[in-house]
Amino acid sequence: MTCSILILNGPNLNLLGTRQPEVYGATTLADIESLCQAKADALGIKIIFAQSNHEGELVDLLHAARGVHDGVILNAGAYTHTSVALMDAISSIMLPVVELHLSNIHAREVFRQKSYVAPVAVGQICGFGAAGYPLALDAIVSYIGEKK
Ligand code: CA2
Repeated sequence: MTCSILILNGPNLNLLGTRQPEVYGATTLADIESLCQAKADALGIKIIFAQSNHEGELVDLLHAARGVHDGVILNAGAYTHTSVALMDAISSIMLPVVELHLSNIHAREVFRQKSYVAPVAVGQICGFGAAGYPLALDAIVSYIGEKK
């Protein structure tokens, strides 16, 4: 069976490339989806790319991933730093989740250095901008392969 990965993006990431390029780069979310698709083709896997500004919808998408996808790459945006609901959803789905951020959250404001996702993720990639997405695909495919 072909490996399938859900790439889930949280609030405001739909604005990428339109504002604050000095922090988040000039790449749009559509550009990132193309990067991910090219990487998925090279790896021979399937991806579904999604974005929501709503915490409950992100929870619903995580629940729906169970039995459909083999793993999740999650850039939860600002909900990373606030959402016990997302942390509980990740714990409940029994799927490997790689936490991803464009920026290095550990080198930014103190409130961004706390992640509710990190304790329930298999690992974290941050600080590499859009290039972090294909890196995260490599990481999750390798993690899933080693678990099999
Ligand atoms: O570095 C990341 O990927 C973040 O998840 C991005 C979030 C931020 O709250 C996290 O602390 C780190 C913010 C995404 C907002 O993206 C924007 C893009 C363009 C203009 C404004 C916001």
